[in-house]
Amino acid sequence: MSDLDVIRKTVTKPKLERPKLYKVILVNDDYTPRDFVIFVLKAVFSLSEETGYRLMMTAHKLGTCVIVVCARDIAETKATEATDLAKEAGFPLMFTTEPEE
Ligand code: TYC
Repeated sequence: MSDLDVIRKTVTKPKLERPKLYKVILVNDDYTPRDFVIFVLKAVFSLSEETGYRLMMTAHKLGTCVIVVCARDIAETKATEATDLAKEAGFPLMFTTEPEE
């Protein structure tokens, strides 16, 4: 074994952990109009009318729906932006984030 091989075997590579991904979750409520939910999904998450409608109806029927999975800072920014947009319009619409398993 050469000196170089010894050095290669001795130097340990720092293990870079893959950053955790976060889900942005749409939460159902009894007050926000369906059309407004779709408007927010289109404006903040760049979704089409069809996808917005489908995800809104999933949250409406099941209680929650995952909208997107992405890096933590992006997930938190989008969730805040979407929730604030609804608050400004006087609706209790909520988006939350949680780490993916
Ligand atoms: N449940 C609301 C209604 O019937 C619509 C709605 C859907 C609100 C999804 C929030 O995340 C939501 N007007």
